[in-house]
Amino acid sequence: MNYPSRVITIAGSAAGGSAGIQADLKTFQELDIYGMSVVTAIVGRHPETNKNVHPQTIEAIEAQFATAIQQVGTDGLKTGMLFSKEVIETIADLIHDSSIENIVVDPVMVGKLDSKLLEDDAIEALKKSLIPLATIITPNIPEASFLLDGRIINSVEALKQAAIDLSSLGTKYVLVKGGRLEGPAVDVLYDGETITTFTAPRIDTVNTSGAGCTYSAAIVAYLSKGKSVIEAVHLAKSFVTTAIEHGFSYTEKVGPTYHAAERKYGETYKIIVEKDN
Ligand code: PXL
Repeated sequence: MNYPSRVITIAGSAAGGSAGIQADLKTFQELDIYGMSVVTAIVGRHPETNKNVHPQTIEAIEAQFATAIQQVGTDGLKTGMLFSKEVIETIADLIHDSSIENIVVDPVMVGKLDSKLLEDDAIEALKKSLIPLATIITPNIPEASFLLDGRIINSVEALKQAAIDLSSLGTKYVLVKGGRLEGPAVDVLYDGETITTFTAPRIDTVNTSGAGCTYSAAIVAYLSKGKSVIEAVHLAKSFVTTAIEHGFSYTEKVGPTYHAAERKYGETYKIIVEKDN
């Protein structure tokens, strides 16, 4: 029998179901990946205390990782919300001691509803311990800007320069996502030598909660199925663009993307892929 590829996500639980662990596992299921998880923190706002982030202990994090890796093993790993320096260093050690390939680091920092998902003193640990172990990192503009000491990134040219400069942190590939710019949604991939841009039309919607998690989950899914990084980014961008197009509002706030959209509507978005010379 041909077993599905296995992927583990190390991320926060997003109670609303659009982002974090929930988005990752839904995406894995859509792409026929056997999904596993390590929950680093539980995100959910208490109506009275207003407390929103409920971190898990290092012991609980190590226990989840050990269980998944010993019972199943994995073909790929992605990280999302890690929250603290201690968690980042723990995860880096676990990866370092393993032989896991296909590592996607989504440097999650702030949620769309402004929840703080990474402590300030954790950014240096991300740069020093975890990013050098990554196959690919997938920052959006605010995250790229934080990783580059507050640099302003406001054009496609600036996205390209950010991708080039971030690659010096030691990751093999950098994907800087330009969704926050105006005009078409342009993402820039740098492999240490060449820039490739991926362009999708802008979709006029507020229902993009968890889009970044979904995108990076689809990238690790395709890498774990044996696709090259360029192919994985191309297919994942198509997957997330379709999910954004069919996103929906359960309330007036930023709604979720629709993880099942590509399967349900049989659509794949046409993405323009161009290499810079
Ligand atoms: O979308 C970023 C994100 C990632 N992970 C968790 C989240 C969010 C946004 O709220 O809650 C757990």
